[in-house]
Amino acid sequence: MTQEDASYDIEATQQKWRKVWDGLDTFVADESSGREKRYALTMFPYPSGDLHMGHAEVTALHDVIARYWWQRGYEVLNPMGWDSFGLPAENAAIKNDEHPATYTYANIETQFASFKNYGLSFDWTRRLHTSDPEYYRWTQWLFLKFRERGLAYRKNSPVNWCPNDQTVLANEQVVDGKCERCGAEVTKRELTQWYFKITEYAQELVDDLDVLAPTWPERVITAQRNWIGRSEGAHVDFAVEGRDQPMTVYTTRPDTLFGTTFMVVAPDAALAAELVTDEQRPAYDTYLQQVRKESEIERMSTDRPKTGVFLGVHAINPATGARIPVWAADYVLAEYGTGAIMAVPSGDHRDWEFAKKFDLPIVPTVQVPDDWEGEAYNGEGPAINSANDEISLNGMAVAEAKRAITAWLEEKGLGKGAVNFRLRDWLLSRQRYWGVPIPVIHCEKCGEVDVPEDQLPVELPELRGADLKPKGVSPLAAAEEWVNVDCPQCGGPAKRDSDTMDTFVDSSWYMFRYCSPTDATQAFDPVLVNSWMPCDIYVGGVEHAVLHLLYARFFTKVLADMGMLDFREPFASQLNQGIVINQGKKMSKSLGNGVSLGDQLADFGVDAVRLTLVFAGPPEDDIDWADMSPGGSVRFLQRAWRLSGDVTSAPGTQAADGDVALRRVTHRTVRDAEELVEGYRFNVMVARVMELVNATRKAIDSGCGPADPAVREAVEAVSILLSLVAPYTAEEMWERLGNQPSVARAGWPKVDEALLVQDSVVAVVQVQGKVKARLDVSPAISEGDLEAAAMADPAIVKALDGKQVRKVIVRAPKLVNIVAG
Ligand code: ANZ
Ligand code: ZN
Repeated sequence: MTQEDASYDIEATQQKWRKVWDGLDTFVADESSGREKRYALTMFPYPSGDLHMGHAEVTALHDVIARYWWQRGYEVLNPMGWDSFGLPAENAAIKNDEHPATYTYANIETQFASFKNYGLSFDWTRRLHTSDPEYYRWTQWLFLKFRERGLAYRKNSPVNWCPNDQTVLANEQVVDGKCERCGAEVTKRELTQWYFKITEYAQELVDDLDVLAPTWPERVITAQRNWIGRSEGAHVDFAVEGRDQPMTVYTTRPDTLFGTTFMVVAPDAALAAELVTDEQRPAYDTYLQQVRKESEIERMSTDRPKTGVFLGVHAINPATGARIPVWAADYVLAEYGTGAIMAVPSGDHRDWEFAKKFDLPIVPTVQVPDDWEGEAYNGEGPAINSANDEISLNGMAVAEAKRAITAWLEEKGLGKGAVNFRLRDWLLSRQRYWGVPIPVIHCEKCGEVDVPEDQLPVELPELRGADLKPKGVSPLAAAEEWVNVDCPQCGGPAKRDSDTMDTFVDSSWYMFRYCSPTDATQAFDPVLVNSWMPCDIYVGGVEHAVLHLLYARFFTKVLADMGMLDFREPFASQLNQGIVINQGKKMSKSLGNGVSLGDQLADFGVDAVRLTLVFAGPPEDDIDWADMSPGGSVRFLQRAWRLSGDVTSAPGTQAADGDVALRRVTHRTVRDAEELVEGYRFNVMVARVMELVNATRKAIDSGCGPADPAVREAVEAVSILLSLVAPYTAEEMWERLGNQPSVARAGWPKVDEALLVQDSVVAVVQVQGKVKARLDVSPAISEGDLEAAAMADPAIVKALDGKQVRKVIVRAPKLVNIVAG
């Protein structure tokens, strides 16, 4: 009966089931089904070319979860769409003299076809594209709602400017001083731009990280915490000679006030220009020009030689009464804290270097440990040199001294405890074409006027090719017919805002839109959103740890405050996949080590590629494709499929009287698979299925034989478990077993608890003939496994204690005899 060499035609099988599945609507989410709901979300792609190995990996992993939930009887929302605004399309349009939509929608169709071929369980009835007017109409509406709440505003400030892409960038989009997109060195420009007031939610955004910590990857939590950068300290006022206004600094170490021997102002802060004396102005102006060329990253790096200029004025240290000089130096940033610091060279490394370079005094205020040989010391220790007529901190520990000095400052009206955040408001306007137009009209009489809701969407004018060339202002500004409009308020001549939104705005709310993707009357249906969300799982790349995830959290909180959501965090749980590399390196054109997904699929078929990616290791780990064996996956899948041809019992046969040994393996495997999938250990789950396939093969060939009902039960279980990873093979097996499609909705095998009870036997382990350990092992344990278990036992390790093992005699499952010496 066994057909050892039989195999199925991969290509034909894929074509066959693609057609059948199209007619089945297997994965269309139905909110009225009454079943418990699950929302499985994976980050939607940007449509640049066809899908690549990275997409293949993340969607294969994600699909395991979604398909598992369907099998477990949940109603699953598993939507997919495209994040389809953005620069690559615009740059392609300039190059090819076409419209960005051409590139965008052609790529979307390509990727859509590839996703379908890849056999994913997406609900395609919910497909959306953020560049469709039906979608961005609501992005504009949300912008106006944020503006109504004072959360979207315009201000003039120095911003990051990419000279290559000719557009501003959010702080988050500047990586190591370079444009995240194109790698060009980022410079600063003074510009009026739109911002979202994300800082208003800074405290809640950190607080809720504690809620997410158990179910989010640790590195994402840490990255967000660092990005928000909450610190506690004080604002302290310093009187400045010859000036009525004091200068205020933010410090996390008010306890070091007595050691403040000079002040430093950011050269590019307004305060520096105000303070500088006429005499020092030329030196200051020269320095400022130099500093303007530096990136924020350069300025923050601690190991650069210190530079600065004396501003010619002195401040008074409120604790000591000493006259201390005020300097401008680039290591102080204009936009952090108050843009000015109290410098404590004994406690802060950068202040120390600055003091050494410019010969400024250093006064320690914390007793350093005896063995301390460093320079600035910022550790624990009793306060010293910190007393005046009114207060003494001497002897106090850092925390206590902080409290005491803050109380004293507050009492004297010279300061106040303060919390500070590194997080800045989100700069959202871009001077590029292919994005959501900002729905505001500028009128000389009325100022900034909202586009009335019934005039949304403000659609993009038709520009193409050379019209889109970056010119420093948005290409939209030059589209006269589009830009010049009547003011909605006074009817006078006015101009549309010509900036477009950062594409991260589009992706901050798409998870809501999926719940009612075609609703033409509202951004989303709150009732449906509240019934599906928060998302039960969000699968995606760790590169979005701060940007996208922080923005989406912010939007959720604002929408909750608007009364539209009854939850305040969008993603209950999160899984980050690793990346697919080749020969130890990131795939890249220049290295020529790219692996084409299309080629892999053509060579090995969809299921083998998916299985290889899932089986490669824990989802978080990187996968080196050079070490993978998709050919091995093909062989395994054929082996599994062959089982389905061997089963001779009829569909519906009860397994109750079947072979108990095989039934135990089946039921144990199913139970373990539940735990493994829920713990995101998909690779181990696959390994367990492989074991079940082996056990079943053995039962057919040399055990209970193909007619035993336990064999049908086992092969059906294999088919259902495999449906999470290798849907085509699973479907083919299911059909051969005489069942109706689709196996994807067959339902999870029911586990018989009685079959999970493991009998065990005691194996005795002897060293030099003496019993040293007893192990509980399965009666079916192999000689190899028993030997390994014995050698790993702590008592045996101790008994052998470095002795040379000469001989090991194994009589599974009862005895292991070790001869050593
Ligand atoms: C005195 C002091 C003494 C400080 C000491 C540190 C150690 P975080 O924790 O990141 O909030 N600082 C404040 N504003 C700054 C700015 N605009 N540019 C550069 N540095 C600035 O850091 C707060 C500390 O960073 C503040 O505490 C201040 O230096 C500095 F032994 O004040 B500290
Ligand atoms: Zn007007």
